[in-house]
Amino acid sequence: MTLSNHAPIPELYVSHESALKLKHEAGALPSWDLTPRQVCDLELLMNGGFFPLKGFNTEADYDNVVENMRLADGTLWPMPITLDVNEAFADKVAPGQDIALRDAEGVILAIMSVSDKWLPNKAREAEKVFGADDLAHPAVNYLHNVAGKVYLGGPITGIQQPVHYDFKARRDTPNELRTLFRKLGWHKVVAFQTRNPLHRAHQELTFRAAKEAQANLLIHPVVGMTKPGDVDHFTRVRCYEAVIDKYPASTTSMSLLNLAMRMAGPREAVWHGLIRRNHGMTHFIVGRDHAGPGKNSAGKDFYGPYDAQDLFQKHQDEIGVTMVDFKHMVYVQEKAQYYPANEVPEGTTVLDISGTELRRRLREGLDIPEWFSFPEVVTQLRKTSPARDKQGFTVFFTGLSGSGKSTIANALMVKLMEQGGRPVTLLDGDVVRKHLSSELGFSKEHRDINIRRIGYVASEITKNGGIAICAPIAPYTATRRAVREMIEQYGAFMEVHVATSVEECERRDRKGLYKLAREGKIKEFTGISDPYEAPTQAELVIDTEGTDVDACAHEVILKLESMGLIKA
Ligand code: PPS
Repeated sequence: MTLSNHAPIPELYVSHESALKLKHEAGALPSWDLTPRQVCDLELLMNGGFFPLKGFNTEADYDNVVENMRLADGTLWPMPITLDVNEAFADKVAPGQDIALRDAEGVILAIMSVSDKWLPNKAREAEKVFGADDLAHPAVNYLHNVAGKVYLGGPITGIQQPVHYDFKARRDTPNELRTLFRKLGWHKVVAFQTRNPLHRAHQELTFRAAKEAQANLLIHPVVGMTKPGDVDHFTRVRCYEAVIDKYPASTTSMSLLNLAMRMAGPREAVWHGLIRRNHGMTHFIVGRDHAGPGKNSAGKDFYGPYDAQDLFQKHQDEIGVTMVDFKHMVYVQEKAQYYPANEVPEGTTVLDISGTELRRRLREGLDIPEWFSFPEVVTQLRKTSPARDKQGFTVFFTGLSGSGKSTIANALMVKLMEQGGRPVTLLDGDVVRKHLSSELGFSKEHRDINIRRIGYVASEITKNGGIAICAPIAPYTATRRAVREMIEQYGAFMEVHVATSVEECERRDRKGLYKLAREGKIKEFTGISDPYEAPTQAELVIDTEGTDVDACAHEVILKLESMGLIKA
């Protein structure tokens, strides 16, 4: 597809007058409250960022995208853009019907004319799009554990853009960027995609890329959704703003992209290229392990470090953007300068700080050298990541009823209160069921709601610098993982499996519940007539058989110390 980087790109919005009228009419339509990811997708659909898509994928488009990275008409498109909904909503909608799409506040952003409704084969989608049906991949986890069961497809009529209150002046639609490039006379623009703060290696890489392509440079960071555990976008944008003036203003600009990343490595790189083409860019930097999701459940990388470059190269002409490929940049001590890893002069000393090492240094309040980053960036990072013993955290006990969770949790609370410094809140299973979840029973659905409520409260406590101790049964792995992800955005999460066997819990039967469960007087009783999925990757496993409560609580304290969360 040949598009000048100055010509306007088609958008899906209707005129202002029609939008007002449509909005009024749409009030009566069945309406779907978009998830945060869907809001990001919709914004890029409507503003042309996902051109040539005209709406959420139909089944035919989806099938071909999954299998062959192409829409049904053969156009290159590597990523399914689907509207996933729950079964209850899907039952209310039939192909041929219009639905209103609303944001979290209930504002109608668009109307979708539903043409397709189907049950996707998610295992196939995971294998083909992400390379493996492995829950260690964040997008595969999302697919199975967050996304709804049913997909709806069909064209979109855009009514209004999602509203952003943050960094408004830094957000640009594809056409706004195209206009800017036209105004500035920028015919060649190289984009740098990032979900991380900019350090010196990135600056060096982007300088070199612009020079190599003889192009202007657009720092184009993603502020939609990135990998769980990434530095939040507020902090990152403050970091970018702190260093943007280190670039020559006449050749470099910065704009924020509200994309929900999938971390799909090679396919994602191709997708990013198409999105950048739509935003008026002519060149795109693809570095090492582009949009990599980290390790799989066997501890191996999902993709090879340069797979993304290979796939991009293969489709470069169709993407319509030239790749500027880069090797990993490292610092050479003797030369006091950065080099691509494959051009390091022989006999010199290479210095590098990985993302994990950087996080460790921030966590432990250790030095971050100037050769690695800019003091302004480090200052911003330290503000949002104080040393670990100053941050909030959550200790999440899980185990069978009567395993000893509450007793140990209580002892732990008292010990932490004795130490002082941070407020401590105990969210015990029984207490939560009284104050937060009194209307809930013990079906899988209700247990999930219960645990998510606990997770939400714990994440707020953690965000605000407190200590949350949770002690529910929490029998399901996927729900515990969702809670972990909620909390790890703000601080540490320590899962403690109180691994008392069901035989021992039943022998103790402190509340007399096991007897009633055996007699069938309590239904769906965990361990007896309902499942308990034991954690496989808990930070700590406690064996209560033969160890007293004080010693168990002390084990947790020792673990917290070893994680740097409390001072010895
Ligand atoms: S869950 O699965 O995490 O939502 O359960 P939780 O909120 O921790 O609640 C567990 C407490 O409820 C009592 N109880 C039951 N537990 C398990 N299964 C069934 N069917 C059930 N019915 C009532 C029981 O006292 C649990 O408390 P603990 O402290 O775990 O013994």
